[in-house]
Amino acid sequence: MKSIVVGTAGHIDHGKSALVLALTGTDPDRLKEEKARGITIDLGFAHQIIEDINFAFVDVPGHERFVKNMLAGVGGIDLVVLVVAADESVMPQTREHFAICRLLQVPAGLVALTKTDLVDDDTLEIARLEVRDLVAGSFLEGAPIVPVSARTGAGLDALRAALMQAAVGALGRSADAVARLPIDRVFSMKGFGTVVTGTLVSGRISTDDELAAMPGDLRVKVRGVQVHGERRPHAVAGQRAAINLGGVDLDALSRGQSLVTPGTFEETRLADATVEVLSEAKALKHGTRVRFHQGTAEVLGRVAIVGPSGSAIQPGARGCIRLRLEAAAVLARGDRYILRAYSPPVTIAGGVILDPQPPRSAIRSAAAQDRCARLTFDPSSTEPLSAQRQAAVVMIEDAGIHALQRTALTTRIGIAPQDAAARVDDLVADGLAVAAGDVLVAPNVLAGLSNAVLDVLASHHRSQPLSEGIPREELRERLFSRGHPDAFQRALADLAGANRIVVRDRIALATHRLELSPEEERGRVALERAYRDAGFAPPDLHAMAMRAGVAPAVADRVVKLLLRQKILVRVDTLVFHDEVLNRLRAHVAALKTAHGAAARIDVATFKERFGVSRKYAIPLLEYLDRERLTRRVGDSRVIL
Ligand SMILES: Nc1nc2c(ncn2[C@@H]2O[C@H](COP(=O)(O)OP(=O)(O)OP(=O)(O)O)[C@@H](O)[C@H]2O)c(=O)[nH]1
Ligand SMILES: [Mg+2]
Repeated sequence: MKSIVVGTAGHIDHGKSALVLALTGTDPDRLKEEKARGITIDLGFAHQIIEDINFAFVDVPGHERFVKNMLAGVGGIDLVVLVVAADESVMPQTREHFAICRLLQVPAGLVALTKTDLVDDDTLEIARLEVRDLVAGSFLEGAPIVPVSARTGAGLDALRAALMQAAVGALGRSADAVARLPIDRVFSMKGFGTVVTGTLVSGRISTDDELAAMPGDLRVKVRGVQVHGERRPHAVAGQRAAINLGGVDLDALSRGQSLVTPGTFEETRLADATVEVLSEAKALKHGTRVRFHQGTAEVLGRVAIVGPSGSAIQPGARGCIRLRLEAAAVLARGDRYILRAYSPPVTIAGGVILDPQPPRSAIRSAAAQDRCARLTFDPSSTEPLSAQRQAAVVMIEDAGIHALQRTALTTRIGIAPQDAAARVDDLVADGLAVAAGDVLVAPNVLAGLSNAVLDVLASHHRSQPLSEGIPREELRERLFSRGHPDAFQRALADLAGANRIVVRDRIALATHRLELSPEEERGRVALERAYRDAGFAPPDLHAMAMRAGVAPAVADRVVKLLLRQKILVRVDTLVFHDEVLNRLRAHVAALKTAHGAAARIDVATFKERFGVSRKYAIPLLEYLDRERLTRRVGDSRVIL
């Protein structure tokens, strides 16, 4: 069965609650104080099946002091019934509620001219004309204006017919998207525990689901679901639902929080948005403190105007703003919101969230304005793929070398997690992004990085021709210390794949050859031989250079090269030729073969066998220990 959430709107005492009662048989005013004062204070709920559509009514208060509660009610509605009493006609909260519905882009609606039993035909006609004037050029232009009386029942059938008509055309909500239910009531029921209610604006909630209550990121478990007073296995988008929760105290939850699929939203205190300032409001100035209303939440914050000349947005005009909130909110791209003045709290503006986690970059620039324009889309229907794609490109650019986490496609753009991989593939296929591990990088960022790698390697090879390249971490530190390691890895892999660089212990240009000068080449040959000949007792570098007849500076460079090539090996402060160490290893292995488990070696026999002093014997024996060829036991060593 199709489910439609209908909100009332209109000035105090114009007959909203009486109309809901007449249509559904349920009095939405449930509080003692409401009954005593004869006014609605907080949201009221009722439902009624008309033909094959389930209408859930959210009845709002008209009193100007309770607009805050009204705002918590209209967030998820599909359809508004603007209630205007024929005897009073259009009044201040008629205008304010209507403006709120228009700014929130409530998709459809109609007007009920109530209390017709109190007026004559001329008065009714005047009210009708004033209503037409009010809604001209808006989503309600041309919508039915139905005269009714809750007292006599006149016009109620026509109103039901008009509701049916409007409901048929009302937009369906996606049950495939992530679950999101802004909480409007929290209470405890005997035998059940904590229950929350709200309109499920997207996704589905089933018994046994694990959800997060945010802000706060409390994990809760769904014990039971009710839709319109009946127990159900699940509730789907577009339905009002009561959710019985386990694992959470009543005090931990309140109106303004949302139940969401865990991991799909991030709390935020910053958001970029489009804004439209009401023509009857004052100009919206940079720095204005406002009350930000979204879903069922109200958060204080300040407005910053995006753009180079951003000091104010004039009444009736539109622009881009950055909202700086004083407390965390749970926002998604495409969310509609309302701004009210801090004091007195009157509605001044509203708009659409473009980016719920914008970078903390400067906003008073033409570039920032351009960025906002690129993020803007027509929110009157489901966001088109092309707009989501453009948003992804902007956010990948924003991220620069930090790169964009793939999960941001969901948390920042609202792409369903199950669709994210396919969207990434499309972006990559069209050359708009490069996928590297968990992140997405702008192709030009990666190209810049690749060029920088090539430049740095080229200059390194020029200045140190005997170096075999730059160690990977050193290169990353130098070029990309603040960038995402996956992006760096991807740049190296691409360059290596294109045979531009060689990645070993060190990274070098593929064209790099060790070019030794004739003097260095002579030094290399002489030193290598000298180390081989020195066997187990090599002198220090200086003496070795003398012995080989090589100038100290040349010897220094050449020995470094031989060490990197592992032709020479450092053992503590000594340097041995690799072949010498191989001989040592072979000797130890032979001892093992000859003596088996009884094979032992100690410092004295080692000194004697290899004709070396303690100075060499000790480091070499410790070297064997480190190589796990021997193990020290007391003064002797077991051969392993
Ligand atoms: N004569 C007449 N009185 C009506 C009609 N509808 C409502 N009333 C009366 O008008 C008064 C206000 O009606 P409500 O339904 O409480 O008005 P409301 O718009 O819900 O008011 P708030 O919720 O406080 O904004 C009540 O005394 C109703 O009995 C109607 O069609 N005819
Ligand atoms: Mg009421």
